[in-house]
Amino acid sequence: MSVAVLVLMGSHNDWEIMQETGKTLDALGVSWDAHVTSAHRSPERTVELVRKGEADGVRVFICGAGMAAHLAGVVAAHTVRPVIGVPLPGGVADGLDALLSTVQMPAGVPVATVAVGKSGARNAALLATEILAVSDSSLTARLMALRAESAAAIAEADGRLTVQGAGR
Ligand code: RP5
Repeated sequence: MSVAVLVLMGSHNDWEIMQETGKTLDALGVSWDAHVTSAHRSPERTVELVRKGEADGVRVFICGAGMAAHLAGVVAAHTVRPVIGVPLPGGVADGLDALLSTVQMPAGVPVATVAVGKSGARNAALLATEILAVSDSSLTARLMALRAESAAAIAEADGRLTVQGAGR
């Protein structure tokens, strides 16, 4: 099946966070699929998934991994399609290790790295959609609607705030 975004993660344990990527893509109407594959534990399978994804028309890859997080870098080494890396918490530095492993790519093989954890998982979906929206105005409209909803939620939250002595 042809999907626009392929989500890969290094362990089934990563799904609790990476499902936020799927939920956000669903909310934006972007087609996606997800697989567990590891740069270390299943390197050949990882390359096969990238090759098959490219052949099937995947436009953007999103890779979530924790600890020595090399999945996004290995995927980026095998494609010139955009790769977004989501560093995941856990490990000795609770995500800082994965952040540095994901972001510190050598010149020539970029990985667009987002924040550690759930915020990053959501932002990865938004960034992928922004990339797709360059050639799809309906996606631009959906992204702008989501930004408007987000701004309205902040104003609503401010309205619920009760601050003693603020004089308002
Ligand atoms: C990474 O190692 C995975 O992405 C995961 O975040 C971490 C630990 O994997 P498990 O031992 O929980 O399977 O490759």
